[in-house]
Amino acid sequence: MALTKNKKVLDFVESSANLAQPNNIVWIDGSAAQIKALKEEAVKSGELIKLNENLLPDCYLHRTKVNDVARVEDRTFICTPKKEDAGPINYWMDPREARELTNEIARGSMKGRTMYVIPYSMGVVGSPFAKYGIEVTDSIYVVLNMNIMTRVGKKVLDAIGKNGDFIKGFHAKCDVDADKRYIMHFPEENSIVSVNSAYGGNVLLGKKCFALRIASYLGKNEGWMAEHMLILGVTYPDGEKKYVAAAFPSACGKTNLAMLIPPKHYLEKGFKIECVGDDIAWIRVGKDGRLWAVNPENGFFGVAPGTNEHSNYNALESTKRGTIFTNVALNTDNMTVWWEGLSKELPEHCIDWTGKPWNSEKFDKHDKSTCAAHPNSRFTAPAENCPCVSPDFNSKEGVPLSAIIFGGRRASTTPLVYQSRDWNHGVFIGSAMSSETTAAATGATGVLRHDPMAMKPFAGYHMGDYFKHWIDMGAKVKNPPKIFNVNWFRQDADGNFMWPGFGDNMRVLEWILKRCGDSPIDAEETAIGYVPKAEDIDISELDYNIAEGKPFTLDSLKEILTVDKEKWSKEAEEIEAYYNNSIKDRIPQELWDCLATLKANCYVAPVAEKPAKKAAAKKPAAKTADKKPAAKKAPAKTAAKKTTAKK
Ligand code: GTP
Ligand code: SPV
Ligand code: MN
Repeated sequence: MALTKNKKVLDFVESSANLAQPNNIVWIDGSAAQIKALKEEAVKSGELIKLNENLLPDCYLHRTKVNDVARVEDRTFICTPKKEDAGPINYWMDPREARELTNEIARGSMKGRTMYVIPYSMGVVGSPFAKYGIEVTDSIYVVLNMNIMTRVGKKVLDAIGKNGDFIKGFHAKCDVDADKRYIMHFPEENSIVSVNSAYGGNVLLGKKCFALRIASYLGKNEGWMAEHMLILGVTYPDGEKKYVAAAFPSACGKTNLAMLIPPKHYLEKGFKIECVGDDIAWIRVGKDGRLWAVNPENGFFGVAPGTNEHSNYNALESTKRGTIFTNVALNTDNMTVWWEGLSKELPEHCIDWTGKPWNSEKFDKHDKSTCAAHPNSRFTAPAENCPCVSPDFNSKEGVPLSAIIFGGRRASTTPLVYQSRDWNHGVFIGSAMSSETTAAATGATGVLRHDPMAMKPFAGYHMGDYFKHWIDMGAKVKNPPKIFNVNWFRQDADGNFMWPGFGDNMRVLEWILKRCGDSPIDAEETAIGYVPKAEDIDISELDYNIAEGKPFTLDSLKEILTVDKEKWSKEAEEIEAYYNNSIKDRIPQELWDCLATLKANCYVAPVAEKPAKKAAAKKPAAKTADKKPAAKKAPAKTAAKKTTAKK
């Protein structure tokens, strides 16, 4: 029975049913009894496997089809009437064509099945920042995941009310045919359509589709931001709290940073990290002239491989009850789960993510085809399970940001941490981000590609306009967060990570926050921005051994803080090519100016001119801008303008 009198909701449900022709329609009211019944039904049909009730109470395993294990970027479309509004790096389809195509695919696809109607909220129901959605789906897996990842049920319909608006989401599994898989976004119609997938980001429509692609479009028009960012709180020994948001591309460390456990001596001093969010931040201008962030989600859809009690104790704890695992391995000795990196010992009897017995003797960690769990296998865990979930998790106003951090997987070039000279330069750093691709999306992994603000797959409009929106947001706030870039993934010649990462990232966070106070700690001004003086990053009690027992010393730190001008000169050329060839137009002048400054700062004099250039090279960062060649599109006049810090 319909749970609302809202005509728009009823019309959407009716038209979806007319298209997909399900046998019956079930409204998800969010009650424990209904969710329990759905789990039982899914276990009966084999869609879920019940795990050991004593060891993993109320936990289930789900396996997807082997052709359906990650987001599909090349089948994800932004359907704006004008192609140029989707921009050059989004896949675009004409909205009418997209509707016709997906209607054709979805027509009659739920015959003999049930269509579930999920009313859900992104954000705390009733909060001024919350936005509501209705997802219809023929997948119980989707219902149960949405019930963890968002706030679901009758209370959402009550909040939408009789006339309220919502985002329409239509999902049909169809035949899970990869050749007919489409994830369509209609930003101007507040609508999403997803067909022929039953995996994560493709089908949990509240997550990437709504809370990033549609929301980024709404944010541009309404003056706020939807970002692919974790949010964490640092509590100091004296009780003071500061908040940070960080954008890293998919599978580049957001969940891990959001829940990190500081090194022992930090804990002993009284430092604490609390998690507000691990994937998405909605950011607004607060009355106090600062930026405030909320996490619109209610759970974690986290990467399983690599998660263990040392690397991410809090994430692992979060998965101990009420969790759905997707594409991990099943340990048949005790009906628990396993994945690469969970433990050193391999399980004796285990079924791999495809449902076949796993041969541990053939296991080679460098060969993904021998893995028991899929590299993009995931857990869907309620945020309330997390031992370090922030008391501000359900705050209606969110938390004020002291810092914004960008970062990616970079084997070389990018130092452990550096700070932008000001907001606009920070936007430039975000716009210029590159990172090696991961298993979170289909396609090759380990390929370096541009991923501005970790939003390449998620910005719902033109990337150039998105950069401009960032610039505009900075101009709106009196006290914008300081902007930083980190790289946990520098590698030595043998391919070993040069920084221990994980909990030890606390050491970098501490420095970052020391740069944000009223009397910031000193830093070195370099060609790319401010880099820490090595002595200012606490490396005490760091027993990390790089390869062959080489201890981590001040020199090791200095090495990963190095800014190599030659490499950065190439990087600048690379950024310029990206701007010119990929984003093409609509790049704000402020970013061209920053590029010109970077090029100028990294200019290495030809040998013959050595004596003349030597003095200039010594000059700090921005000041040298007017003496060196400007970036291609930046008029010399503006390129020469000195970047000044926002007061
Ligand atoms: P999405 O959920 O896809 O958005 O990913 P995410 O950004 O939340 O990434 P996550 O924290 O799940 O980490 C992804 C992978 O990176 C895991 O295999 C981690 O073990 C690894 N990782 C995370 N942090 C670090 C780090 O500091 N150093 C190293 N070397 N690896 C890390
Ligand atoms: C990501 O890929 O960034 C994820 C997983 O967080 S998914 O929800 O599949 O997009
Ligand atoms: Mn993500």
